This record gives sequence, C-alpha cells and structure tokens, in this order.
Amino acid sequence: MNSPFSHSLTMPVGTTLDRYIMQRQLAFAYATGELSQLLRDLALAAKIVHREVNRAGLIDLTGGMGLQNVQGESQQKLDVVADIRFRRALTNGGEVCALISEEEEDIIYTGNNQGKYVVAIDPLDGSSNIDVNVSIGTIFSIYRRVTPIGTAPTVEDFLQGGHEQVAAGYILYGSSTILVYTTGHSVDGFTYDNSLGEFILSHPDIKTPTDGAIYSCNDGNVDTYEPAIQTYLTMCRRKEYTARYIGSLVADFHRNLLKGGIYLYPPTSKNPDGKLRLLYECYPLAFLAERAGGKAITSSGSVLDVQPQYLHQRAPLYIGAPSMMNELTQLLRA
Ligand code: FDP
Repeated sequence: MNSPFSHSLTMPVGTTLDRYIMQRQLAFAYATGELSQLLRDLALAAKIVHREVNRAGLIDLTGGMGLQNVQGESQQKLDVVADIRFRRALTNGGEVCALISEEEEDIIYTGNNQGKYVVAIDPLDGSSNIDVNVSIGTIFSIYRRVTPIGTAPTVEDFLQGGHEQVAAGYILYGSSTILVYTTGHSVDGFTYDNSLGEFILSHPDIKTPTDGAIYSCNDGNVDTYEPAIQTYLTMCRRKEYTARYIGSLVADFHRNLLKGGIYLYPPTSKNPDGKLRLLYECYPLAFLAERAGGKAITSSGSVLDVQPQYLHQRAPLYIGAPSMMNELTQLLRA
C-alpha cells in the first residue's frame, strides 16, 4: 500500500545500538547478556557526558578543579564529571567488579564481586581541548576477570595484556558524537541522534584504508624524537603528506582510521617512556586498529604484545594504516 506520507517522514531511522548489541548477542550460542548490558551501561554514561560536554560553557563546567590527577596533570571539571558518570553507570549496571580510570590512582571497587568484568577507562581524553570547544573523547577496554567470581578483584585482573581484551571502544564528542567499538570481530560506529536519544549504526564494519597520507604528531616535540622517527617525518614531508594534529588522541585516531593515516606519540625529553597510557589508551586503540585492518606498535614491537607491569604505565604509540606503519617499522628496525 502506498503511504500517504512523504518518503522522508517514514524513512527507517536505522539500527539502534541496543538492537545491534542484542542481535550480536543472539549470534553467539553461549552469550549470557552480561557483556551486552555492560556496553549499554557505557552508552548510557556516554549520553550523559555528551549532554554535559555540549552545555559545559553554560553550567560552569569549564576550567580546572585546582587539583592534579595521578599522572600529575591538572584535572578539569569535565574530567571529574565524566569519571563520576562512567563509574556510576558501571557500578549501577552490576556487570563490572572493578575499574581503573585515568583520574584515580587505585583500583575502583564497584562492590559487585559477582561481576565477571573489569574495565580500564580514560573518561575524558584530550583534557587540554575541553575549554576551547575542540573534540574530546572517552576510551575504554573490557576484560573478563581472572580472579574467582565472588572474591574481591585484584590488580591481576587489569594486567592481563592487550590480547585478552574482550571489547574495546571509544566515544568521540566531536562535530557529532560517535561511539565506536569492537568485541573482537567487526569495528562498528554509532552516531548519536540527539532528537531520539539513541546511538544509531552509521559506520558498520569499519576498515581503515591500506594506505594513507595523513601524519599526526606534536611537531613541537620533533627535535627530541629518536632519529628513525625524525627520518620518517622527513619522508612524510617529502611525500607531501598532510599534517593533522588535534591533540585529542581519540579525534586524531578516528580521523586517521576513516581516512588513512598514522598517529605517533614517541618518547620525548619530557616523557621518555611516551605520554600515553598503555591500559586505557594504547591497548584499546591498538585492538580497534588491528580489527579494522591497521597496525599498532610501540618501541618494542606490537602494542598488544606488551606485558603490562603496573596500572598507569605509559608507552610510546605508533598506530595507523598498514602501509604507513610498515614504512615506519622498517626505519625503526634499521
Ligand atoms: P591531554 O593531555 O590533553 O589529555 O592522553 C593525553 C593527551 O591529551 C591525548 O589525548 C593527546 O593526543 C595528547 O595527550 C596530547 O599531548 P601533547 O599536548 O603533548 O601533544
């Protein structure tokens, strides 16, 4: 029957994140729904943080707290708000027994010792961009706990290594808000529709281009990079690649993932071990990059192969399109 309404009024809105998660769960015979619930809890907190980011300038949410986090970086008000929002959603959801956050030195116990999962999270990445309306993000990594269910989780649950991640993702609060995640199969992106209050599947099965022509690093640090990296960057300039650096890891990563590019945060004189945190920045993005056909390395080889030693460990990160990564790897090995 012909609809009496114009096509635009009756067009499908697309697949919501909730429905997608449910469909994926049904595809796995022994899935119990706990990971699905956990992903929904993260999405709920993401919606709230999206709201706060969008009205920050109106509700006294810009500026610093006057405090420093465990990394010795000054905490912004939105850092703290995002930390509380994600922590609360994961605690109330019941699936997570503990989490670690960039904003807290120690393990955060949720009190749900029956929970099967632990989460490592950077609640708001790119803090220096918060007050100037530049894109910022959230990065998360999910593990099945290794300590017995019913007992108190320990640091061992978080130091399993990158290959043990069961899911990883990020939320980019940019010109639109997008949630991208993988459970180890496809990498899928869901754009937030404000009017519906739903994340809608907009970027199914993301594959990064094999080749790329964008390079992203903090040019101000280049003189302190090791010679192989400097040679690589000289090569990028010679080939007239495009330099793009937002200074928010999630935003730089997302652009390069879609368009093809490489992101570099090498050791610098200020951060001799690299600046980015292994557990809640490097591992999750490496997991996503590899599942999307890209590569991620650190000074010693594959990021996912690094055996973590402590919770807030830092690591150099080179991540992006496979052909660009191969060129860089050759120079680092030479
Ligand atoms: P920020 O310090 O603003 O939180 O993870 C930290 C991070 O941002 C990344 O998001 C970003 O890519 C990088 O640091 C920027 O560091 P530089 O200012 O040293 O370039």
